[in-house]
Amino acid sequence: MAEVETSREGAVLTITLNRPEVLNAFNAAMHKALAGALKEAGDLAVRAVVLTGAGRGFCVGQDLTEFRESSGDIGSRLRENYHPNVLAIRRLEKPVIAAVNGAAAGAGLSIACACDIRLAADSASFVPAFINIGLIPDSGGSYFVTRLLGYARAFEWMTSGRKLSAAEAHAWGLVSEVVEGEQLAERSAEVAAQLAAMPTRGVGMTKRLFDRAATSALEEQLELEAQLQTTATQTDDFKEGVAAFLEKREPRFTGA
Ligand code: T3D
Repeated sequence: MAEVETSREGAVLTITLNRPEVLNAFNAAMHKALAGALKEAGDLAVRAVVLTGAGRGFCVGQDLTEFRESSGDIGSRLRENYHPNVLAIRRLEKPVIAAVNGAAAGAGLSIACACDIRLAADSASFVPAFINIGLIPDSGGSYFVTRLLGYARAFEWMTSGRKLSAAEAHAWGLVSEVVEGEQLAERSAEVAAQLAAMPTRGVGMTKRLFDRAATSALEEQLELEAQLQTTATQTDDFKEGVAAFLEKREPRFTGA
């Protein structure tokens, strides 16, 4: 059984974490398989990605059975296994939707927060599990959660270890939408298909801009906007968008 499965529907790639018996906790094989799937997501024919979990969990972070003997060199494991996949999600210049079907805990929560959009099943939960075992947020958890929620709420939550329901996560703006469990796959596919039909280069460059905005000075951000807008005007989708507007018809974007 593959630790990660991929499937394609048109321009949408769905990546499914697949260790359901442990709520898709990460082991070495799952890290490697996720890296492979994220590489596949770089294919130009893929214009949106859905990341979800098999069974009743999304992903509960590190497989804690690997800590039974000793924690080992955790810093090296983070650098070698978690960081490349978090960076791969952010560097993909296309939208990545986390379809959070169940518990997202520890590094699984960080991965969900590294995605561009989160949709949740009503049964999903969000657990900053690190602190419950004496650890600190890793795999980008401290970076993404503070940006998504603001310092005060992020600090209170991440140091409490409190499980957040899907409804609470929605009220906090952590997830965009909550749907009934059995409708999550269909709704995620629908949102992904809508995004995949947009000008992909423009969507991707918007993602790059937003990432840089977190740390840029205004002058730097204005300059990056000018550079990327120059690139955007060279795309086929820009030509098509303007032509469609002038001809009073719906645009047909190709992602080129
Ligand atoms: O080492 C490194 O590389 C560094 C990276 C560290 C980053 C981290 O992610 S640290 C945080 C690790 N994650 C956790 O601490 C989460 C632990 N899990 C939980 O707190 C609970 O499972 C949940 C609140 C998420 C869900 O609770 P519930 O009641 O819905 O499910 P459950 O019964 O606890 O879990 C179902 C099964 O999955 C169960 O196995 P069993 O009893 O049916 O055989 C449980 O042991 C297993 N499971 C859940 N989480 C993990 C796990 N097995 C291994 N590792 C887990 N993280």
